[in-house]
Amino acid sequence: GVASESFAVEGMTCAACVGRVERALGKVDGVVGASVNLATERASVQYLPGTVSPAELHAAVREAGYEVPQAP
Ligand code: 9UX
Repeated sequence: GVASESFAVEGMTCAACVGRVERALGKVDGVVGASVNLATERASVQYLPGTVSPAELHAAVREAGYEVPQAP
């Protein structure tokens, strides 16, 4: 089935940042949906859990130039 992961994304300052993060997530194999909210600074991703892991989703956002803070 499809799993969902929601996590904080920091460093987005304009609306185009949202598109950049959504594109970066959407390119990852196993991602079936991604939406990013600039106001809440959160990404919500639907993915195939056998194909990609939350850590890989976070890494894709970081590689696109944004920050995913570590959970405390
Ligand atoms: Mo807007 Mo975001 O000019 O990396 S795209 S700040």
